[in-house]
Amino acid sequence: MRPSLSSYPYLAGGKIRDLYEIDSEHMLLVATDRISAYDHILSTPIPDKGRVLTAMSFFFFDVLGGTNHLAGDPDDKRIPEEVLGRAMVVRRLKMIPIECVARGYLAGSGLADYRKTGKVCGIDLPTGLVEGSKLTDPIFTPATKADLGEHDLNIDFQAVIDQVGPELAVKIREDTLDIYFRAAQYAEQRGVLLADTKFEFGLDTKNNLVLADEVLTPDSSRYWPADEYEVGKSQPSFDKQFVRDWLTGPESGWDRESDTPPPPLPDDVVAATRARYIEAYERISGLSFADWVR
Ligand code: Q0Z
Repeated sequence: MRPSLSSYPYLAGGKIRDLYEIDSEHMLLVATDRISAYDHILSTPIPDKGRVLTAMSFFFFDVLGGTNHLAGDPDDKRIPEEVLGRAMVVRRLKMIPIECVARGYLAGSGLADYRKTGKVCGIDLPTGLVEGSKLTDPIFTPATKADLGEHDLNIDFQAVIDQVGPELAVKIREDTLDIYFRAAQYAEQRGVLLADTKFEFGLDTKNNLVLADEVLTPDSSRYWPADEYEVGKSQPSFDKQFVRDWLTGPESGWDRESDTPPPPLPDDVVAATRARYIEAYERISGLSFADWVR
């Protein structure tokens, strides 16, 4: 499963997304239906996942306003028919090599770092926090992109300053927290908690700071169903919980600690997961996925 479009030169592949060159100033960012769990790319795709995540990015770019990398509509004529609905035409930027993470709740690597040190990315947190604790104020927890197969490495704010200078460092922190705050408010009104999310920024030719990549998708964010939120325990994932439960349950026959790849997902888990992605989009956006392009 590698480059798949014949129309444009292939630039890069994430595990889940692919990047193509349209021309010197524009790129095509394509979301696939691939899904990851427990650091594996599963062999079974989730139908429509790429389209749902693309719809969510377009939705949030629209409601957030501000400067972003979009350079065309969802049905832009430069999008090949085979990826229509799951591709974005974007401006080619000079990317800032920092994963800009905002956290409103303690989970994932933030929780792990807090348990070890009482801090996350150099930020001292109050004692007594537990898994899922809501933070009094959302925090900016930057990370550097790790090599393929590695986890991103959390860094402190000084390391961001060292990378990009104090002016830009302060600006990306402000923008990250501002966008998180607005998106989290938005989602919460609709019964979904945005525990954390990751943004990537770039600079355009005039050195404007531009919000790039996918935004506020379930792949770049931790979304939790608000009605199941219980502090002090692991929260169910809005999108991936059926997959995780099946993979770690007796049915799959898979040992997460082994080096073996996970087995293919059964049809009912695929269908339930597809429905969760669509539900996430519809709940958060208030739009119908049936109205998304194509
Ligand atoms: C995004 C990535 C993907 C693999 C580079 N507007 C932009 N300008 C320049 N570069 C990027 C963007 Cl979004 C850019 N990535 C992440 C996305 C596949 C890697 F779909 N890398």
